[in-house]
Amino acid sequence: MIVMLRPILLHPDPRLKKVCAPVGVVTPEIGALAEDMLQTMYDAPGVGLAAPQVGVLSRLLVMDCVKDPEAAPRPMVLIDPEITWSSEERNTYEEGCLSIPEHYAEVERPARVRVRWTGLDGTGLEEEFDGLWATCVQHEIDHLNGKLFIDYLRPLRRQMITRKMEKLKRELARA
Ligand code: K1U
Ligand code: ZN
Repeated sequence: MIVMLRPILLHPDPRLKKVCAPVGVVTPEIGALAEDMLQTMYDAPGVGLAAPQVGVLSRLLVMDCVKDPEAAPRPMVLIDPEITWSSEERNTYEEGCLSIPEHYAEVERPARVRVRWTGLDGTGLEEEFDGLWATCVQHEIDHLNGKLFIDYLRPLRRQMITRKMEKLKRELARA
């Protein structure tokens, strides 16, 4: 199988603001997209990636939050993910985003979530996540709903980041 690195869209981009459509039936094309996204995520490097970040407006995300280089990787592909339970307890994490490089901010979210999704073989799966896994899966599901981590920030901070990203994109377009 040929795996392709896909370009990651940079904020602001209208495709990053869209609510994505369910995948439904898992086709070989979806399998190929998931493989491309995993390689793109590891190459970036990142711990998660959602399909709209590579310009595909479908409800698919990949993640691997194993940060210890000595530990075995755990690549995960979640199709049509749904949060079925969130803890009352909250956790704050300094988040980043591959679509908003070099900008980081503290975001508060439920500390633990249960997520139901379809796997690459079409079977239904459900698991509880905590720690970075919980933060990451919520960040990625937000992407599927057109929401970015900067949408949790005060408007002034969000505008500053957006202006800096517009400048970066203008510079990249000139280069
Ligand atoms: O969705 C994305 O843009 C990926 C993003 C996911 C994420 C990061 C932090 C908290 C929640 C969700 C990233 O992976 S940013 C890069 C990053 O966090 C990282 C990069 C290398 C090693 C470890 C982490
Ligand atoms: Zn992101």
